[in-house]
Amino acid sequence: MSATQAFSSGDARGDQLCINTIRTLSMDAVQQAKSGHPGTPMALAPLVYTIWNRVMRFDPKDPIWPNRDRFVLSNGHASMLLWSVLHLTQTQAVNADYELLGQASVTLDDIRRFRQLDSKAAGHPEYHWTSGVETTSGPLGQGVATSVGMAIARKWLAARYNRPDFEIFDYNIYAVCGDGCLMEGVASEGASLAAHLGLENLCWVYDNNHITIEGSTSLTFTEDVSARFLGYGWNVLRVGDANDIDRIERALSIFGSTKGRPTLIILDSHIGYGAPHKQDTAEAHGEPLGEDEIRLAKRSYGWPEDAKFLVPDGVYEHFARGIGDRGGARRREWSGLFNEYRAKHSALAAEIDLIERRGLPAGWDRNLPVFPADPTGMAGRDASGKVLNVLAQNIPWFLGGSADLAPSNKTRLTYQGAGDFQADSPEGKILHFGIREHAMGAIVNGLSLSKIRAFGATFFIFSDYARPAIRLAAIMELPAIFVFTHDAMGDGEDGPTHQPVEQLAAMRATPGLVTLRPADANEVVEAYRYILELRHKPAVLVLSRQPLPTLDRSRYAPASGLARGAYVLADPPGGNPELVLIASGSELILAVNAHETLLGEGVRSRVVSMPSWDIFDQQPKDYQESVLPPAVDARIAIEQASTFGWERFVGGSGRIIGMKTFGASAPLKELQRKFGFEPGRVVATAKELLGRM
Ligand SMILES: Cc1ncc(C[n+]2csc(CCOP(=O)(O)OP(=O)(O)O)c2C)c(N)n1
Ligand SMILES: [Mg+2]
Repeated sequence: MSATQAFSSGDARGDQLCINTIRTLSMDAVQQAKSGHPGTPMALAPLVYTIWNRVMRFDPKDPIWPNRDRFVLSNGHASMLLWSVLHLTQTQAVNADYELLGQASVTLDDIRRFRQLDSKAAGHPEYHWTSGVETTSGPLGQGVATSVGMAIARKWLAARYNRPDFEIFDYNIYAVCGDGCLMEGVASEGASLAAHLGLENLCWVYDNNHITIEGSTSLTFTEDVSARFLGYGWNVLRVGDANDIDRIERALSIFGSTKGRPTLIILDSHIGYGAPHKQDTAEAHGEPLGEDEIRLAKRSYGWPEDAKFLVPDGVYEHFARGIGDRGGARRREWSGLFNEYRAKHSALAAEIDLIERRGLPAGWDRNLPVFPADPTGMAGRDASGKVLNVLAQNIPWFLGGSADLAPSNKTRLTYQGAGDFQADSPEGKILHFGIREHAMGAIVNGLSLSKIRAFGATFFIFSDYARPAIRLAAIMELPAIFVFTHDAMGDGEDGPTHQPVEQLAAMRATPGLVTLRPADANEVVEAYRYILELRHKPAVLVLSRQPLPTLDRSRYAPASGLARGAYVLADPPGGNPELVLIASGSELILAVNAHETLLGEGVRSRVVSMPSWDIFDQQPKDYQESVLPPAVDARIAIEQASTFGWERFVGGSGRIIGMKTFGASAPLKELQRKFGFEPGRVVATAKELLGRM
């Protein structure tokens, strides 16, 4: 019997050999790296094997096929599970242009170099870095919450694009999580919303091993998880033995036929399964087993004790005959179906093509408003609401909502037919996240990973509640959109708990995140124009609650300057400024008013509108120096936020009019006086700088 004939699909010996290959690759990789988490891959190898080789609709030859099932490893520390299975299924690598590269996404060499620089087998699953990873995970809870966004996306896509006889989108989302994920609040937020929305296409498998880093869960986590999820409205199943792949498969098939609610499978497992001294202990969680223990564990599996990184004959073939054949057949069937669909519903098919490439439809920016000059003006949030309503009508797959603040954020889509997304109206484009900012962030990420153009909104101060997800959007290079209103002290009376101070600095410090704080209604329009064209970057839009004058653009420079991050809004007659006033958002008008006064007093001041530091940073040096001339060191930055970081633009001899404390509860006008956001202070500071007191 040749090696490849050694066993066939459905053959228990073959199943076991594949499972033990996942286990031993994981143990060997962690040992070689001298870091990582061996115990959970050893315990969950049968689960991952069953999902992948018996159940999931996934074609390793085309890992971006749109109707594939999604697999999320929310307990990202167990990444060796994913690297092993991506390798053993020979999942193919795809580049950023969605082209197959003709090589495996994870090679055996990558696994040998687990956690080393440039290895595709990184410490945690990294979307964008390794093909076949559906989302970055590692911060516990994020993966499961993100999976809720994926499930919403699939529901929405199906509602819009499926037609009688054309089930174009009917995929499922499988997420694996541990005690840590289920302790994190973000998972609870996501689970609650998933049940409310009746996301029957969502299955979480909970690795109930009673172990976290500090030891037994008896220290911290003694709730009844089953009762909790039943309370949310989930379908809860239990598999008492993580090694029983037939029962796992049965539970997964019950998930497949459950209607109207998501499914949680509670799987009792033994961390470090097979390691005689470490099984069921926290030591199996986060450190290599050690050579001796590995040998003993391999002996318990009936494995050659000294073999390392061994993939026995027949293992690749077993996966090829399981997931390879099944996934390939399903993908080919789908492609055939999609070709017929293209013939019959060509406009819809063209939309799907665009979605999959993160494109925009022709005319996506038609009817964007142009706001006339108006000294009373309009609040940033109101301008934003008008723009969102135009964009959502121009771009079918642009949708989103707020964490219960739509009336304040002005994010509600009010046009006829927009509709609420609910269990019985999955075609709706208005999302209601409830008061769940953290899950909202993760769900927006899940929607973005599913190629939907999504936004989430709340008050800027509560961006803190969503920040871990925003950070992941930046790491994943997702074009997610976060709309934050009440950008500074505009909500006066609400007081310091509601007035952002350090949030802008935090957003600006996040690599790859585009932060924009527009100064008037036309800058809001330009901000959206800029954001919509981003394909690989998330954006944060920071908007005012209170009306801001709409600048007369025949007098001042056009708002399109926003696309360069900062631009010269106003100059003294003949140019050649001796002083530069730099401001963003609501403080721009303060700079403009001070500028007019200063001009009257013979000071040659310039006003620079700076809605985005990071976009300005990307401009060529000569442009930057044309806006902020190196020779002019009399510079004043004005912003109702922490002064942190403005030194880089005003230099050692400039001044920053900003916040050094938290705010206070009072009407806005009084706060402006108390904290010195008044033209008089700007004028006085300018004169002091220029030595003309
Ligand atoms: C938000 C967050 N907090 C803390 C950690 C650090 N951490 C990684 S794994 C882990 C324990 C997780 O326990 P569990 O989910 O039960 O995983 P198991 O050890 O059973 O695999 C912790 C605290 C993290 N990755 N993310
Ligand atoms: Mg655990």
